[in-house]
Amino acid sequence: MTGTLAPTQQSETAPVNPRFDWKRIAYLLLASRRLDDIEETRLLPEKKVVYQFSARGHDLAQIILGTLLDDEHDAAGAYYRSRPLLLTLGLTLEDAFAGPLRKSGGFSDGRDIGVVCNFPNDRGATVLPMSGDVGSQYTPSVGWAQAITYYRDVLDDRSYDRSMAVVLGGDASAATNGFWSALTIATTLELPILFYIEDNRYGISVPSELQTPGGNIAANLASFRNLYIREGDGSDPAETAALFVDVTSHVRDRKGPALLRLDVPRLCGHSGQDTQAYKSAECVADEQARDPLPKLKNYLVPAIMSESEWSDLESQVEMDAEAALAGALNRPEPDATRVRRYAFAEVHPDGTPDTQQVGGLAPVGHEFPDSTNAPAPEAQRTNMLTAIRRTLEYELKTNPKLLIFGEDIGPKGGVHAATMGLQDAFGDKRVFDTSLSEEGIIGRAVGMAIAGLMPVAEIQFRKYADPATEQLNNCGTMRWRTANRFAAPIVVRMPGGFAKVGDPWHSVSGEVLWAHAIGWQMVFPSNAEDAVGLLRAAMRSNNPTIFFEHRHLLDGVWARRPYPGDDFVLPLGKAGVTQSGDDLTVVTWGAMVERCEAAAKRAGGSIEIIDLRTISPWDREGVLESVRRTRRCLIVHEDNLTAGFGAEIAAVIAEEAFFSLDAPIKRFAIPDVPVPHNFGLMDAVVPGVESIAEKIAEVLEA
Ligand SMILES: Cc1ncc(C[n+]2csc(CCOP(=O)(O)OP(=O)(O)O)c2C)c(N)n1
Repeated sequence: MTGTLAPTQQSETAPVNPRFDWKRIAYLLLASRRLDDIEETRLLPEKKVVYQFSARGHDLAQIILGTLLDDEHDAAGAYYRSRPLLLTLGLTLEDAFAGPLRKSGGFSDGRDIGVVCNFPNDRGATVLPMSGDVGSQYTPSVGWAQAITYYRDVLDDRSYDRSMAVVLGGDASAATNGFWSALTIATTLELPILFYIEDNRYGISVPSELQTPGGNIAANLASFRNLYIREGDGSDPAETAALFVDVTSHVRDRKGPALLRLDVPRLCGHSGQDTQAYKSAECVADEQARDPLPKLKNYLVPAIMSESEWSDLESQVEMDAEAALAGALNRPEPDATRVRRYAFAEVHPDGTPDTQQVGGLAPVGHEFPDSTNAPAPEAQRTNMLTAIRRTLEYELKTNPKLLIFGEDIGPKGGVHAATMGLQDAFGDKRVFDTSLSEEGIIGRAVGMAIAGLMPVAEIQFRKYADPATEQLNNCGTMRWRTANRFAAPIVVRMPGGFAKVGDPWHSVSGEVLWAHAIGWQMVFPSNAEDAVGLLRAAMRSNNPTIFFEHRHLLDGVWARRPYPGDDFVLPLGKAGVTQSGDDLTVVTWGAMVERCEAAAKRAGGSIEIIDLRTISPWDREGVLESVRRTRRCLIVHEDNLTAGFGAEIAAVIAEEAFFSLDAPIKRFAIPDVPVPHNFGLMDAVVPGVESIAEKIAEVLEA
């Protein structure tokens, strides 16, 4: 259903809507304003708050929306101007002050700017961890909405019957990739989500006409299929309440997604530093005339409150705000000795897990089948592709919360065939194709993980993770940013590297990115047996993991190994020694392991080859122990030489084992160009057996 509707009746004539607790709404609006006032007039000038974002003008509508988010499985994707919504959902005034004041406790324990919040909530809507990037809130929110349908339809959990997601964004955010990606996902799958656009006509200083033609996103979406669209005046209490009841009922009644665009005035600069010099005096006057606070007072007094009751409310807010501010100012500074904690999942000193409050399988104590790191090899060898497929299949069978998705992974079985037959076996709710949006694939996975599922996403080729960079980075830092309140453990499978032919698009490896990114585990198996153990470890991990599938190895003869069993799990961060030696340590991984073995044979000498297997965490101790013994080291990888992961390994050896070395550490990798398409050109840059053998000889002779 589509179409925009005319605004509803004006508040002057409207009877007070009995469905709402208007006194609470009035209290919250006054409290939100008081927070803005105190920050603007005291804490910002005193330099106690640095990032100051008022919500004045946006506040009433958010509060009305918040009162309707009463289901325990609701979620809201929000942004830096969403504090009134958080107050409505239960954020205390003290926590609201403490965040911008960078005090301990609260939503980030002083780690993040105070307006980038999160809110775990068992009783009403969970506020998904916000990010500083405008537009990044959209795809995780549709992920939560899809998780609602998964719990209800696949896991048959009726407590999700009326649950919904809502995502808030400004008019400028409707120009972002995330908005369009999420809109496509929500409307093609008809998910239970409300897009709420708070249109204040500006993105900082840029007018909405530059964000969408004509400046009205709802008007432009009028012909979008499967989207129920409403518009109105977000400063009018009666109209706003009626519109939110309408759109939330639409979503809760399972009629599909909805979009509500409300005109709201921004009664302040974009942030505390913004003087709004780009607005005309008429524009500012028009905005002030649309202030929802006097309109709310007019709506409620004298209809349901007397003038003196309104003043009592103001006094109450005044007292509560001052008490909250004093409480926040009295809070200790965050403990600097804890600042390195929670980049990854942790355990308490007694060995029990220090589990996040929300996200992944750990908070509900999910129990996996027993595992072992001792392989039970079958008689036959299998290629890496089949090994991966069998591992996915077993985890799908034993973990009902695990789901697999990506481009072409359904009926086609994936462009590399790793998911062949899985949709037939497990159905299209658990194994499904997605729209062509990598941001959508990863952002959706993040939202699903926060909702307690284990998403296993496929990115068709490593290079095509580029559009998902923002979501990948924010996923990795989530646990740290929220001081272990939220985490989104997901698995992202990514094929890449050279194959029979190479090219700049399908042959990228670039694994170093996830060694550098915070919070990510990165595994890079060289053979079928390791692929099983590492992929299973990733799918049972409480941290997000990139699983790199090298294209040359998927059906490579050397990489074929017996399937090691359904309970085989390899520990992350533990390298394999594929051959022992005394004269030189070669550190390598992925498709280079095979070539290094052949090169070592050709070069002669007693050479130890370490297959790193995992890039993050990497086996520092294993490498250092070997190098201290052999006193020589060559690092071989496929990714570009400059600032490749070899540089990190070399730096650590230089720092930790310098005096054990008899020769300089050597790196050998693709020179700093993309992988070329022509065979001769490719062979000229990808390290081959002969060229590696030459490097081995050089280091041995040095
Ligand atoms: C990806 C990204 N680009 C730019 C910015 C800088 N920035 C912060 S807020 C903002 C304007 C957003 O306006 P809108 O979405 O309309 O929300 P409003 O502030 O008006 O509520 C910009 C450009 C950012 N945070 N993220």
